[in-house]
Parts: sequence; C-alpha cells; structure tokens
Amino acid sequence: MSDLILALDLTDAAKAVHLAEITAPYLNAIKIGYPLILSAGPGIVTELLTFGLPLIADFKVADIPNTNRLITEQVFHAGFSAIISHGFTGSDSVTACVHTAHEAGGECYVVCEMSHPGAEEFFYQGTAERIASLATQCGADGIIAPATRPERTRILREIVGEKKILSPGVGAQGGDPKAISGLVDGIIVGRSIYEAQDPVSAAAQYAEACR
Ligand code: OMP
Repeated sequence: MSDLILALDLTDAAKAVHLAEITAPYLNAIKIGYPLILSAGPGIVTELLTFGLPLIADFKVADIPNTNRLITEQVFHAGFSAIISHGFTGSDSVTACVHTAHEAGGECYVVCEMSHPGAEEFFYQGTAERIASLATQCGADGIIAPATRPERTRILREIVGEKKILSPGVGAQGGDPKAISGLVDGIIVGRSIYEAQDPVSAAAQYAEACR
C-alpha cells in the first residue's frame, strides 16, 4: 500500500485548482513545482491548501548550503509540508535543506535517481547508490527513485531501509503502478491524471492500484 501523490504541473491556475479539488478525495498529497508556481505565482499555495492535503515543493533544490537554506525557509513559510532536494550537490547542501525542513516541522526528500531515459547517463555506475547513502546519513526523510526502473528502486530500498521512497514515472513515462506500489511509500502521477479524459476516475484507478 502506498500513497498517491498528484504532480500538478499545469500552468493554468484555475484549471490546477479545479483539478486538485475534484481529485482530492483520492489523493494523499499534491506536488507542485516551477510550472505552476512560475505561471500562477506563490499565492497558489494558499489556494491549494484549502483542500486539506499536504503540499510537496518540487524545486529540486541544488545550490550551495546557504542558498539551499534560504530557499527551504521560504518553502515552509509558504505552507508546504515537504521539499524535494537534489543530492549530487553533496552532504553540506543536502544537510542545509534537511535541517531547515526539520526546524520548520517539515520533511525533505532527496532525488537519488531520476525516472527519464537520460538519467542513465549520470545516475548509473554507483552514483544513485552514493546519493542514497548520503541522504540517509544527512537525516533526510526519504528519497525519490524511479517507477520506470523498479529493479533500481529495489536496490535503493536496500540502502535507505525504512526511509520513505516517493516514486515518479508512473503512467505517462511508462511505469506500472502495480510493479512499484508494494516497494515504495508513494507514487507520483502527473499527466496520466491531469490530462486524462476523466481525471476523477483516473485518480480513483491509481488510488486503487496503490492498495
Ligand atoms: P508525469 O510524468 O506527468 O507523471 O509527472 C511526473 C512528475 O514527477 C513531474 O512533476 C516530474 O517533474 C517529477 N519527477 C519525475 O518525473 N522524475 C524524477 O526523477 C523526479 C521527479 C520528481 O522529483 O518529482
């Protein structure tokens, strides 16, 4: 059993709010990032919070520790419950996000291996495994690992143990929710819900697949 997290990557604020409202009963969290924040403005966070779901800030933070801290402070000040950080920046940068998130009572997830084909160019050959160890040592709450490669996520699970794994790449990127849901704590689904003919029934089906 895993959570269903909607990746709300729409650039039309009204559509995004409507989509969140109608699918909310089937969701455990909503993840938003640059597409919606840059098009709608930061005020969209307050609107989405009215649906009573945790909001995850997907800014894939990847800067020096001080800048990471400043970004993370603003994310939690805005009302988010969790932030996604990159891990390749090193332990000091990741620790800045983790500590700042924890000070605010929130969570920090570290990207270990991405879900798209190009990820094989850099995240293979031990890099993802090293980032997973780093995320654990830095006290991160969990990692991001690909639904498109369940066999890789299985390896990362061995490294992070009980820490949470959130897994994108289901649906539009080809990942099968049934193949991954038992292995991870949450699946992240975007286009296969918000571009579906019937987003409510798509969300209901993904929620069922998470059971
Ligand atoms: P769909 O492909 O439309 O389901 O969206 C997937 C969502 O997960 C998008 O918001 C991506 O930015 C995000 N994502 C990935 O697709 N792959 C990754 O490796 C990491 C993320 C992420 O960090 O959420």
